[in-house]
Amino acid sequence: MSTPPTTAPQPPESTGPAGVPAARTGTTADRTPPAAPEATAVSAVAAPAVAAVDPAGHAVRTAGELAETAAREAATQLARPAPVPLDDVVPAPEHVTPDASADHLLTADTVIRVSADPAALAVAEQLAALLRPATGYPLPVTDTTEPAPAGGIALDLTGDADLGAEGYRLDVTRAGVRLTAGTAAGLHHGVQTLRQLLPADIESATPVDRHWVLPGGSILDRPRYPHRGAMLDVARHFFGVPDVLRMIDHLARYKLNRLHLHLTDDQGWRIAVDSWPDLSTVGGATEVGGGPGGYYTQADYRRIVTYAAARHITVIPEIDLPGHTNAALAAYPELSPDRTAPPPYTGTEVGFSYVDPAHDRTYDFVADVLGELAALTPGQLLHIGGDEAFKVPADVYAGFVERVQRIVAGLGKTVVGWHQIAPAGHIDGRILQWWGTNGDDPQTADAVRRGARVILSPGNHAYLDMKYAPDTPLGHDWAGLIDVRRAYEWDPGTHLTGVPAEAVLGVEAPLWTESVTSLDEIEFMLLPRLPAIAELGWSPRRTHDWDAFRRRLAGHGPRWTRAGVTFHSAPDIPWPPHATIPPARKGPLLTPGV
Ligand code: TNX
Repeated sequence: MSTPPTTAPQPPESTGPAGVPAARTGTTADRTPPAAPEATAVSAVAAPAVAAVDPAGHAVRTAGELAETAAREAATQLARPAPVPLDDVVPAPEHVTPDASADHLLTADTVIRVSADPAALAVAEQLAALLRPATGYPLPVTDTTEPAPAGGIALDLTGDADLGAEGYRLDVTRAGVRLTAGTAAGLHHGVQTLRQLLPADIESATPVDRHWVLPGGSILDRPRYPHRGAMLDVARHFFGVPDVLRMIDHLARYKLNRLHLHLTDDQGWRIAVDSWPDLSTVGGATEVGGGPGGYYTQADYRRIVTYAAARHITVIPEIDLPGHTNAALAAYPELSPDRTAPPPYTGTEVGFSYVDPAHDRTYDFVADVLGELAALTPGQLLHIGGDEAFKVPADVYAGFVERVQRIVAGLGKTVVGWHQIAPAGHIDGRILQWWGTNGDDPQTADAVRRGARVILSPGNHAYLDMKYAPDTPLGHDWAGLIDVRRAYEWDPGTHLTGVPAEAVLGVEAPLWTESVTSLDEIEFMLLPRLPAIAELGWSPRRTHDWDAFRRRLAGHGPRWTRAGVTFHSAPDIPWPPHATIPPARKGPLLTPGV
C-alpha cells in the first residue's frame, strides 16, 4: 500500500488544570480537591508547610500558610476540568445513575483490593497496569483480607446471578470505587468502563500531572448478546502475533468477546498442522501481491489464544472449505480434483478452487486439520467457512458440508459456517454467519426454522473492509460504502426476515485483508467503526441513538491518539477541536502481556 492512512486532526481536552502553576508543579496537596474527605486527609498529611506545634504537640500550620493552601486549592478547584460524564461510555451501559456529589479522586495512595480468586486477581493486575503509566501512582493490588485503606478501588467477585455471565456493577462514591460481578469476565468489562470514565490522558504511556477523578454514581451493565466479535483475515495478508495481540486489545476495550481468525484461503495457509506439514511451509509462503506470507506455529497460535483468554475473548479458528483452498492444493495436490498442484495464487479473485469432495483422502485431511485445531482451541466453536465454492454442484456441496459438520461434532465442538451452508442438513447447535446485503434470505430463514442460530455480519453494515467513502485509500465497495453511521444504523434483532430475535447469537465485524497490509491499516479500517458494531452487540436497543453515539464516540479520538492508535477521522463524528498532543507511540503493546 503506498498511501498511508491518515490519523485524526488531533484531540482533545486540556491535559490538566492549565493556567494554575501550583497544580502543574503539583504536590499531592495541590491536586487534592476539597470535596473528598479522604483525599483531604491525605493532603493534610502530605502538606509540607508545617511550621509549629499545638499544646498537645501536634503540628499546626501558620495562618499565612493555611491561607496560601486554601487559595491554591480554590484555584485548582476552579480550573479542574469536570470529570467524564458517567454515561459517556461506549458501548452504552444498560443503566446509569449519576451522582455529581460523589466524584472520586484517585491519589498516590489508592490501593486496588480484590477477592482472592486468581481470575479476579488477574483483572485487578490488568487494571493496575492500565492506570499506572499515566497516573504514575503505585496502585498496589492487595487481597481483601488486608485492612481496607481509605478509598481505593475494590473488585468484588460476588457470584451475583443477576449480573449474568458478563455483567458488572460499578459504584463510585467519594469514599471509594466498587466493581462487582459474578464472573471475572464481568469484572474485566467493568474495568473497561472504569478506564473510559477517566480522562483521555489515562492512555498516556508516561505520567501526566493532573487530577484523576472518576464521576460519582452507579452503572449496572449487561450485554444484549453473548456473541460480540470481530474477524481478521490473516490469509490474504499475513499479520504476525504482535499485530493480532494488539487487535485483541482493541476488541477488549469495547467489550467484544470473540476473535474469529480466517486462517486459510487461496493466497495462504497460516497455521502449522503437524500431520500435514507442507500446508504451512509450502501453502503459507505466499500472499496477495506476492509478499512472503507466513504462518503461525502452534506455539504462536497458543499465545494468541492465551492472550485473548486473559482478556475474556475466545478465539474462533476458521478453516475455509471446500473452496478458498488453493494454498492447500498447492501443498497437497492429492486433494485437488485433478490431482495436480495449482500455481501459488497472489491475486484477489474468489470461487475458483476446491478440495475434491468425492475423494476419501479429503476427509482424512479435514479430520486431521480440524482435530489439531480443536486440540489447540479451548473455545467451543470451529468455523468451516463454506463460502463461494462456486465450482461444486449444490448437492455435492451439501453432502460435503454435512460430512464436515459431523467431523466437527465428533470433536466435541460446535460448527459455524458462512450462511452458504444453510441448505445442508441441520446438526445440533450449528451456527450460520450471515454476510448478505439483503435481509430477505429464505434459505437462512429456513435453516433457522430447522434449528440453526445466526451471527450477523451484514456485508453492507459490518464489513470493515468496505471503504468509508469513495476516496478511502483502502478497501472494497462491492457491498457499498460504510461510513460510521451506516455501521451503526441497523438492528441485529430485526435485520433478517423470518429470523426471530431468539435465533440471533450476536454480531461480528469481519476485516478482509486483500488491500490491508499493515497494523496501521488494520486500525484505520477498524476505528472508529468497530465501536459501532460493539455497541449493537452490547447495548440495549432502547439506548440506540445516532446523535448520542457519535458524541460519545468523539471522545475516543483523543484516547486513541494518546495510545498511538491509528484511526480514520471520519467526518460524521464531531471530534474535539485540534489541540497539542504528545507524540503517538507505535509498536509495543499497550496493555500487559501474558
Ligand atoms: C467475500 S464474505 C468473501 C471473502 C472476501 C470478501 C471481500 C465471505 C464469506 N467471502 O472471500 O475477502 O468478500 O469483501
